[in-house]
Amino acid sequence: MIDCKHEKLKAWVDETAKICEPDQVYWMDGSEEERIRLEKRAVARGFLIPLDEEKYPGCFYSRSNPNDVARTEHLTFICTNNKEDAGPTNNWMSPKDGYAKAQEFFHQSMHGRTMYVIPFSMGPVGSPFSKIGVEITDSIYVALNMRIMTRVGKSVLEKLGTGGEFTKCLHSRADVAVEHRLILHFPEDNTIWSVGSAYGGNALLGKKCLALRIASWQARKEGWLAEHMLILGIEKDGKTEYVTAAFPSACGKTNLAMLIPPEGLKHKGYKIWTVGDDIAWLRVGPDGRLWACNPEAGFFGVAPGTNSKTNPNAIKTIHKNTIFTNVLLGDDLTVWWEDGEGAPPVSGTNWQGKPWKPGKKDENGNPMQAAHPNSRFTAPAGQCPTISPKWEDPQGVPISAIIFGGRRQRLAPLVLESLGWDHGVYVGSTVASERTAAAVGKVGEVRRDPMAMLPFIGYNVGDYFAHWIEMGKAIPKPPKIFHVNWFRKDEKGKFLWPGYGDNLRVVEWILSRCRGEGKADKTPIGFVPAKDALDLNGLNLAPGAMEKLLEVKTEEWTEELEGVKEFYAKLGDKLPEALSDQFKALKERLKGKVAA
Ligand code: SAT
Ligand code: MN
Repeated sequence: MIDCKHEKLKAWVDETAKICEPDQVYWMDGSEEERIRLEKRAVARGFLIPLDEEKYPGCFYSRSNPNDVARTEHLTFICTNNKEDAGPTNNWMSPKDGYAKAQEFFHQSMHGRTMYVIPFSMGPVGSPFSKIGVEITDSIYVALNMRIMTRVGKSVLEKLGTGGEFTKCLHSRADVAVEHRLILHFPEDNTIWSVGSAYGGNALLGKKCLALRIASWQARKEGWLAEHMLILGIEKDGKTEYVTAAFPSACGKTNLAMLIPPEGLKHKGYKIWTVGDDIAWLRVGPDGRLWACNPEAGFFGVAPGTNSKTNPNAIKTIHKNTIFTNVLLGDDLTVWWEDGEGAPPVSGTNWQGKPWKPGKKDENGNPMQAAHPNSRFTAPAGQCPTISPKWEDPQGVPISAIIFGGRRQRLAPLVLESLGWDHGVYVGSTVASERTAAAVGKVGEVRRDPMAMLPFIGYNVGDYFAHWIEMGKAIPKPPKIFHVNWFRKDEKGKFLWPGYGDNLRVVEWILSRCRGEGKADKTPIGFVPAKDALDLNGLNLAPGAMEKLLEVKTEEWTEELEGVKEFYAKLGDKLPEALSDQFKALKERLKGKVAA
């Protein structure tokens, strides 16, 4: 039995047990012996199915309730005393109402179950970047996923000592009914309550709930940034430069974080290092640069579309010790998904638990889905072949460029360099993207997703923008800020850019700009690569594709201003002056009144 010397933590666990009434309370120690024991228990109770031990050693299959396959943003709330502190982009509830409502659902929710107490650290234990949380959950699936996604157990409790600060994270799957589902954040109490869902983003409380929503609130108070960003190292001639990149969920962060240099650039000898694929915590370093740390310890990646062409490093990462959720389970105990690796199994059971065969049609005559579009793998980051030697460095890594991106069929050029920090913040604040399957909602619809953080900013978005502007003043040597769009299409709806490994060509130009080298043309919206500035060696683009990819259409951008205006209007007087100034200046540049 693990020995907890933290009286407040013990009292909270006791108090919670009184509400949820579990059969037993179990404190996780993080040991290997524990992993094996819990996996066996999860299998015995039907929560996990072991995969073929030879092909997938240490891997398990899990299927969730079909109503519980993505984040439910409409049931996610920021609970602050003052409604304005949640702002126009969050759902709000008063803490009093939040606790009262959720308490009903937590009441006796753990009958017949074990309550797992999981001390975890976001970031390497003891790093100046790191924050400690304790998750209480009745889901063994969550407990096992948390062991992969965070650092859990004894070392964390030791670090916490007798009185250390921690985020109280309470979770119960309860009856996994949408009517009984709430994901509540109480930033003033450093507390998260999530009930009625076992889906990753709703239930692995260290991830979006702590590392983004609660952390963004803390970061504002403490003078740092918590962002929805991958961290990537690019090594050439023995020197490694790092970038962070923010994209909405399911827009290729994991792929970019693990990219393989394209054939045509091989002669340059690039080595790519993965530091993180989803979340970055950023602080000003002693050298005046911005430094980044990945608070997570694993990857919770989208399965469909992952194969050894799109992301060979991910395929190598997930062949052992991985939990697959809502993909296809082959009768031969392998897994598969749409655009997956190799041929599908000859028969299996799909994510809904229905018998499946290649070519099988559903009741409407459409091909029957094998995997849910938001099906996921949970894999230890250390298994990634390109994992950076610095991924657990307590000091983090120094950042040369911040890249924002969205999924836009038109408008946004392949790459754009902002005119400076404040303009970069403007660019980030106006990111728009077509919806993906990562959250419940209409796929394809364009929505504003500032800094790819729309569902994750834990406070008023106007204050968040103001904090970004302030950070610019606090970083003596700030990174340059860029915007990319891998998803631009031609008139026939075909992607103009191949994406994946070829994105290194764009990152290469970005880094050259950071060194003051790459050639660029100034447009009203920022700098784009000059003709021939991108190395396209070995790439066969359709004739005219590059021109289309870099095209900046003044009329379209002027039209876009209307959408920005509408979004900014929602911020009322919280809109920082620096951003309204940027808006006006851009408008003037688009009219051609001022030199670009
Ligand atoms: O489910 S998660 O929120 O963790 C993944 C994502 O949507 O980015
Ligand atoms: Mn994400």
